[in-house]
Amino acid sequence: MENSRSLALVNAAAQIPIPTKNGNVAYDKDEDHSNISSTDFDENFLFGSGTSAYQVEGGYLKGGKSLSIWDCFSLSNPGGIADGSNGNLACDSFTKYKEDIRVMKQMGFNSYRFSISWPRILPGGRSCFGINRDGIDYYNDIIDTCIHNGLEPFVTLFHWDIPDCLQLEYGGFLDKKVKDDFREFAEVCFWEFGDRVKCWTTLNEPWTYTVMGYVTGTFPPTDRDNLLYGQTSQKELKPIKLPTHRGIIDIGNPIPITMERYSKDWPTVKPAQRPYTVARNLLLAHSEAVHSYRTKFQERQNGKIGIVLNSNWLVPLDPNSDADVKAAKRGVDFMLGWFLDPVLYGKYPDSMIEYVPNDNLAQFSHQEAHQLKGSIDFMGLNYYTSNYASYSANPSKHENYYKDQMVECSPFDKDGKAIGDQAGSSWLFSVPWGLYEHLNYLKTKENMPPIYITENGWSDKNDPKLTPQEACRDTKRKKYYQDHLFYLLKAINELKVDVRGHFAWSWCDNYEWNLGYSVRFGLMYVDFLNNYTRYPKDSAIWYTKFLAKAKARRITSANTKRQHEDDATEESTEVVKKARAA
Ligand code: PNW
Repeated sequence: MENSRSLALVNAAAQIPIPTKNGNVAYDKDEDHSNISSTDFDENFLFGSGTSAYQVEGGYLKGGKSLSIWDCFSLSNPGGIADGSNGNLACDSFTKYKEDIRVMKQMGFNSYRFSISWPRILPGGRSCFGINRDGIDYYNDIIDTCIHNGLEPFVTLFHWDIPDCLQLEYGGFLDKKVKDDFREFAEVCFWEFGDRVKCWTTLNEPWTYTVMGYVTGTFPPTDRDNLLYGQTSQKELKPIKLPTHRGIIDIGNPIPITMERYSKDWPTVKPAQRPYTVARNLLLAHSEAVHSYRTKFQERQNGKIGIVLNSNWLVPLDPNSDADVKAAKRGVDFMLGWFLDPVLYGKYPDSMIEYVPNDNLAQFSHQEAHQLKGSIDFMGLNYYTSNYASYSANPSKHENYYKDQMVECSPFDKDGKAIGDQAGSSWLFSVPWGLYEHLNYLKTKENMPPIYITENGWSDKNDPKLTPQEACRDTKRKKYYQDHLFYLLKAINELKVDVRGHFAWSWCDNYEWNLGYSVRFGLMYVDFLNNYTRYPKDSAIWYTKFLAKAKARRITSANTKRQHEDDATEESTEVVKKARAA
């Protein structure tokens, strides 16, 4: 098979696939992978789909929730969101979660990845201002519904929605203080939910939180050009575009746009240091939560805790250029290694230490390093796409973090040919073999724990002219999943890499951050105009067929187990009877 031959040609030293003559990795993107079988995966493999609180819940002030930085950012700065929308109502999962979870079960999934909204649990940011019992009950019910339906709850603690009160008070992740407040939030969750939740992740994509929030300025807290949250939105305020449908119409704007958000109590951190400081504090917050789980909860609750990191796979633009080969490796260090090396080894990758000015990348203290080292039981990898990387002294993205690494990344090769089919998001191209290469690289990392693919998915542009039925013909998403699951299985079998689960992103169309509702990532189409009704897309129907075998295998083994238990009980009863009779 052409594929296996080309992929076997992996340059072991650089861990970079050897490209073919045209500079591209040989891969037949039209090859049909529709026949892969779910029973080729291990019996305990988790098949799930994912969501995050702000993106799906809605109920933005219901049940005692306070505001997160995403509520405040989208409401006070609608011009910063592609369609001027917000997550006030989102997909109304606040009321629809039960139906959703039941359908997941019917489709054959055995896990559901979701996140807990910090301001729904601790509206005042920390527990001395009160734990919101309604919030606890809400997640209790989600967890119980999962368990009742045989789904493993796979829970994220932080999917970017820090309570705005903490942002206002001390600048959120800009201040080291956040690690104590995050630990406290995590402890409330372990205490309340840890009897049933066995798969915890601390942070979702700290890279995205840091880079979008403190480098490119596309996400809150938005710190671009040295302007702090709130002030940036003044400067960038664009006219509010008309929402495309009533589902996203603002229901009241509680945040005065002119609000003075900068507090003199915020730490003074130089602009060039900010992303590195925020990333560092995210890591410290992670390690505090893990330390608490391990010392106070894990033994009794018997769960596992990890982190979710995202990374593109990078291929050298010119495979014969040493500088490009190094740039590709360095780019992966700056995206993935920035967070992975600290949690594995307690230090940053050597390339970052070399390329980032010393003043900006503060090293960990001995104690911090000690606590960070080995602070994951597993790693969640969010894999979406791959890029070409080349050396550049002046990369087109010129901000501090991008300039520091001297890498230019692009989805296009030298002839302008895209690395894969493009989705509805500017950054997303389908590169399924990149997942194989990425796992091949991770396998070489020392002390690498088991891996879960915690996100993997395809977006379509929302086309308001299409009926729901028309929009459900999502051939490309179906193919994206077939191809990625094929290469995942291939990596598991050929490379013997320990991957224990795969989560499709996303369960349903939802609020795609600064792109609002303008792109759709779901297996389920959401009709935002009509009561958020869900319709399965073709990809969901394919997935159901794909999962049927694994579902049947689970039922068979549960029946066998029950039969064994019955037999054993019968046997013991006999023994007792005989003993009594004697
Ligand atoms: C991830 N990029 O975010 C998040 O974990 C999800 O919440 C999100 O919906 C999903 O991927 C799809 O975007 C990303 O611009 C957002 O490179 C943006 C980027 C990457 C990941």
